[in-house]
Amino acid sequence: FQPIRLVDYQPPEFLVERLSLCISLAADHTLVRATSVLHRNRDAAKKSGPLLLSGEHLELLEVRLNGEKVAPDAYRTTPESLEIDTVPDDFQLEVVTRLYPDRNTALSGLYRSSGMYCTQCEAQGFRRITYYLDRPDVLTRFFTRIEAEAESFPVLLANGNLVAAGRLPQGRHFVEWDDPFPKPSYLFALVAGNLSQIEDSFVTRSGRRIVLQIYVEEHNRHKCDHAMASLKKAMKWDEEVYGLEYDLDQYMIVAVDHFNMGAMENKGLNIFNAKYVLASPETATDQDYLGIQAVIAHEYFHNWTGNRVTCRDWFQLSLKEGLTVFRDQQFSADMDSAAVQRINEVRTLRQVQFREDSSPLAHPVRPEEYVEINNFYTVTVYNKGAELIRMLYTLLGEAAYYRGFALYIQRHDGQAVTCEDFVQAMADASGRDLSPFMRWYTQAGTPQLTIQESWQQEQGLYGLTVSQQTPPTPGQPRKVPVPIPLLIGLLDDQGNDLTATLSGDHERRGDDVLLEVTEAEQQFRFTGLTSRPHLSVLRSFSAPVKLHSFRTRDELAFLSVHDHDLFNRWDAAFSLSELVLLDLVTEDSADRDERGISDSYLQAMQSLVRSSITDLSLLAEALRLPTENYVLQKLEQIDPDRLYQAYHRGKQELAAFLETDLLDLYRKYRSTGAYRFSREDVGQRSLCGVCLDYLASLAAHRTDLTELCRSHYQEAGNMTDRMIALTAAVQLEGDLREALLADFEQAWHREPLVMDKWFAVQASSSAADTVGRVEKLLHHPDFSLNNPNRVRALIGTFGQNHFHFHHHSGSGYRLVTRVILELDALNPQVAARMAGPFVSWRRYDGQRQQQLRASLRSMVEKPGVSRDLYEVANKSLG
Ligand code: B3K
Ligand code: ZN
Repeated sequence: FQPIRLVDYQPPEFLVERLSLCISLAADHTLVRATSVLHRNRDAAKKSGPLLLSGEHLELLEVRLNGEKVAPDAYRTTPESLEIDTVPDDFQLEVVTRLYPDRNTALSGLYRSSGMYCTQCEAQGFRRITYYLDRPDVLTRFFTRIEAEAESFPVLLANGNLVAAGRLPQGRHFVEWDDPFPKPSYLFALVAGNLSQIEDSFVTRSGRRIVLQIYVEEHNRHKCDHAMASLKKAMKWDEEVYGLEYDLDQYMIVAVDHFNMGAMENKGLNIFNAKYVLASPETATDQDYLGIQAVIAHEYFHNWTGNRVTCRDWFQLSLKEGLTVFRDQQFSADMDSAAVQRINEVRTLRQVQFREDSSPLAHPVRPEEYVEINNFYTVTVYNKGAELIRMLYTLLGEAAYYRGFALYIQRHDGQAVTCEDFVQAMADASGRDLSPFMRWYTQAGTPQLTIQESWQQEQGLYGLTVSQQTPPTPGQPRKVPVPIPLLIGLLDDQGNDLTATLSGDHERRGDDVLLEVTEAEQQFRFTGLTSRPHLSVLRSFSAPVKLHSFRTRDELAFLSVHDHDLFNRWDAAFSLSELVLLDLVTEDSADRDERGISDSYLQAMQSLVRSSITDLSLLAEALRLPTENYVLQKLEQIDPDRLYQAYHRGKQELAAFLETDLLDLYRKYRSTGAYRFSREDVGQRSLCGVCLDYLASLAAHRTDLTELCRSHYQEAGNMTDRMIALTAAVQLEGDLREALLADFEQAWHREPLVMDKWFAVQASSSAADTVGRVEKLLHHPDFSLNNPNRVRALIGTFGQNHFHFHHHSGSGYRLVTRVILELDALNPQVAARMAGPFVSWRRYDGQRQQQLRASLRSMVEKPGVSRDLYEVANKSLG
C-alpha cells in the first residue's frame, strides 16, 4: 500500500460544472446514471492528458462522451479507477454503473441498514456509487433523481430542495432534489425507506422559516424530541454567537442503526447513528442526552465550517473538524455547566489524545501522509485540533477571534481551503504574526512544560521560569518550541485573587493573566506582592500540554479547595489523586501494606465531599478518580496486574474512609421523581452515581451495600439510574449481578441501543470471569459483526478494560485478534479501530510484548488485509 503525501498535492486537472444523478433502486441491485459537465482546469499543472476518475466495487455498464458511446478500447478500468484516454477541454460525460448495496458491509457508499437505503460518502465513499472526481476540492451543483418501489420506500431523500415527485409504472415512484450550493462529493447523501418523521420549524433572524425534519423508523418516533430541541438550540446559538444563519429551506436528519461513526453532516440531509438521535428517559442516560445535544450541534455547525467552506484535501481535515469541535464545545459550555464541560474535554485529551500522541500512531493535527484516510478521524485531528482553535481564541481574545472567523467565512465561502487560510484570516484580523503558530499543525507530540517558581520576600518579587520540550514522535526526531498561551492566577493564603493588584502590564483574559511562552525557556516576573503567592497555572487548560509536576501535595490540596477557577480546582484534586494512585502502583508491596494512603489526601477528599460546591455535576467530577487508563500513561513499564491491584486498593481505601459522607450525600440527593433532563437533576444523578460506585467497591462482603445497589436498580425510574446500579452490580460476582443482567435483558431485548449498554457493561466489568463472559457474548444471538455499535459495545469496550484485555494468559489478546481478523473482511474501518489497544505493545513486559506483537503481525500478514487495518498494525510494529 503506497502512502498519499501532502507534498504531492496537485490541483485537479478537471472541474465539474454540474452533476446530475439518476439512482434507481431495484430489489437486488442499484443502477446509477451520472451525467456531468466537465472542463479542464486552467490552474492545473497539466493541460492535456486522459481523464482519471475514482471508482471502487462498481460494475461499469456504459460510458458516453457528448452523447456518443465510448468504445471499450478507449477507456480502462482498474479496481480503483476509470481512465478515458482522449477527452476534449469541455464535454459532457455519462457513466452508468451497477452496484449491490445489500452486500455492502463496509458501510461506505450506498448500503442497507434495517431495510432502508442510506449513504456514507466521507471520506471516499462516493466512488462506490459512481466513477467520479471524488476529492474535496472538486465542488459542483448536484441534481439527484431517485427511483424506487413506492410501497417499501415511500420516503426518498437527497440533498437540497425537493423539486419534483411522481408515480412511475409498476408500483414505482420518483423524486428529484436540487442542491443549489456547490459541494464536494463527500457531502452527497441519499436515503430511501419506510420512515416516519417529526417536523418542526425554525425562523431565522432574517425571518426565513426553515422546515426541520427528523426521520426514524415508526417505533422510534416518540424518541426524537430531545434531538429536535437540540437542533433548534444549536441554530439559535450559531446565529447569536457566530452570526451564522442556515441557508436551505429544509434541514433533515435521518437516524440509522448501522453507522461507522457518530453522524455525518451531508448538506441539508444529515445521516446519524441512531445513538445520537434517539432518546427517552427509559432508554437513554444523561450522558446520551448530552451526547445527542453535542453531536446534533456539531453536524449543524458543519454547515458553515465544513460545507460552505470546505477542505482542499484530506490532510486539512482538522480545518473543519477541529474548528467544528471547538464550536460544539463552546455551545455545550453555554448550555450546561461550563466547568464540567471543560473537565470532560480535558479528560478525553489526557486519557485518549495524549496517549495517541505518544504512541506509534502519533501524527500532527495536519498529517503529512496516510495510507487510509479513514484512520485519521482521530482524537488528534478532532480534539487536539479543537484545542488549537481554543488557543487562537485565548491568544487573540474574544473580539479579534470572532473578527478573524468572520473574515475567514467572507473570504472563503464556496471554496476548498487549507489550515493556513484559517490561521491567516485570524492573523489578518488581529494584526498578529501567527506563522509560528502553524507549528502546532505540523508537529506531533505533546509538549511538556516545566515550571520553576522563585520568591524574593524583600522585593516582593515572584518569578516563573517556564521551559518546554516536546518528545520525539515517529518521523519527527527533533522538535521546535511552539507558542503556548498560559493562563494563570496568583492567590493569597486565603485563596483571594492577587492577580488584579499586580504591577506590570500583564495581558489579561477575564480574571486570568495570559503568559505567552514562545521560547524553549522563558522568565516571567511579578512585582508588588507582599507574600509568596499560590500559583494556579494552565487555567481552563489553556494549552494541550503536560505539566511536569512541580507542586507539593499540600499545595494541590490547597488549590483543590481555594482556587477560583473551577476547572483548576478540579484539576488540583485530579492531580493529587493521580499522585496518590501512582505512589500505590510504584511503591514496594511490602511498604504499601504498612502505609496506605496518606492522611492529607484523605482529608483533602473529605473536604471536597463536605464542601459547599453547589454544582453537583462538578462535585461528582471532583470525586471521580482518574481512570486506570489515565494513570498508566505515567508508568515507564506497565504491569497490568499491579496497576489493577493498586488502583482498586486505593479506591477501596478512599471509599472506606469516606463511607459515611458518601452515604449521606447519596441519601440527600437520591431522587425517584419523574425524569427531567435539567442541570440540577443531571447533577444529582451524577453525584449519586459516583457515591454508589465508591460504595459498591466495598460491597463484596457487605450485604447492606449490595442491597443498596439492588434497590437503586429496582427503584430506578430512568435509564441513567438503572445503568448506575447495573454497572455497580456487574463488578460483583454473585447472584445480584446475574439477577440484574437477566432482568435487564428481558426488559430491553427489543431496544438495540439499550442492548448495546448491556453488552458494554459486561465487557467493562472488573469481575474475574470477564474474558469468558465476553467470549460467550460473542455467541449471543443479538451479537453481530455487521453492526458497528454492537462491535464497539462489546469489543471496543473490552479493549479498554485494561486488566482483562491484558490478562497474563493472553486470552484477551486472542479473543480481540480473532474478532478483528474476521471483521476486517466485512468492515475495515471498524476493524482498524478495534486494533487500538494493541498499538502501545512496547510498554508491557516481555511476554505480553511477544503476544501483542504476534497479534499485530497476524493482522499485517492476513491475506487480503484492508489498507485500514494494515496501516494501523504496520505502524504499531514500527
Ligand atoms: N465528518 C463526519 C465523519 C466522517 C467519517 C468518515 N470516516 C462526522 C463529523 O465529524 O461530523
Ligand atoms: Zn465533524
